[in-house]
Amino acid sequence: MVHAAAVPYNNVVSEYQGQHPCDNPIQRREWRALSDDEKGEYIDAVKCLQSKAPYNTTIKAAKSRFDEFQSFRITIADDVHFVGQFLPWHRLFVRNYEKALRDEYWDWTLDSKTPEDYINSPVWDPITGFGPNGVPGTYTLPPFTNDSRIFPDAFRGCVQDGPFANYTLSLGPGKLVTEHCLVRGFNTTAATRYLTPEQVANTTKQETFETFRIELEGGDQTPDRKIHDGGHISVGGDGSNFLEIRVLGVSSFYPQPFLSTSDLNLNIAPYAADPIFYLHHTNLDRIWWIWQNLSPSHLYEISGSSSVTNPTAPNVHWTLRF
Ligand SMILES: [Cu+2]
Repeated sequence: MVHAAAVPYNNVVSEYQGQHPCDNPIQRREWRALSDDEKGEYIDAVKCLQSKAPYNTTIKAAKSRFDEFQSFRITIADDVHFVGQFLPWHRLFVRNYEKALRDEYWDWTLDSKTPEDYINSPVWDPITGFGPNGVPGTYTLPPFTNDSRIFPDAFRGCVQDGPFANYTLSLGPGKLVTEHCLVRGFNTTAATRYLTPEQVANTTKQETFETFRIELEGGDQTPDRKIHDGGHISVGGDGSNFLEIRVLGVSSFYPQPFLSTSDLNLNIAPYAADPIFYLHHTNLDRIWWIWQNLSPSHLYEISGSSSVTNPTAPNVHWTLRF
């Protein structure tokens, strides 16, 4: 990231500007800018998190440090989407993950030209990336769930090649607690439609934080998908989890507190289950940072409701402090 205080703005809009200069700002690189050795080290670091015991033993279903990140996100998911704090919360979240290993980003605009470009992206390489698409017919959703409402192919199958081929997830899909393989179901239509340079340009040209955050995040806030949800949908499975879960009175079946008890729930919780999640969100964070640097007013601006479900919740209309 760029040195915040070094941005040459004459028009100071915040009393906080320049008060906390960064001595040693982190530099995130796009995945294909890494050497093969560095890619291997990154993947090894993810596997290390997946093998280390969790710090917080009160979350029983979380069996590793990696699960812990996922479980934290599951428990808070309903409060950090379609709200003003979506971008700031995720900036902190990916930063914490980054402290646990070393983070980079995935610029999916480089893979969005054709379906083949997406499928053959270096990020899906089995040796120097995160492994490929799921294999059809190797995964079955729990019987009372239904992913057909929005993206029928999202839970295509288990990832059976690459560094996470034999990894067993303890959490998900949705807010359920089930042991399962890492599931993917690429959606190249979403990739070529929503992850384009034009879509990014449409996002960064927005003049206020309010229109910017909505144009970036999409979901139920917009009639069509945007770069945020488009990125999740393009990966599918544990990377998307736009999963409709019908609990239908079996909530006691799962002993963990992550389960939503609503009958019909568009369950967006655990896409932090796929390690690529973090590279998608660091890219969104990068796009927010690009937008922040386009104007002095952008740098400190934030807005939006603080709750999806409570219409009387306060807005987050305050000035960001650096
Ligand atoms: Cu997301």
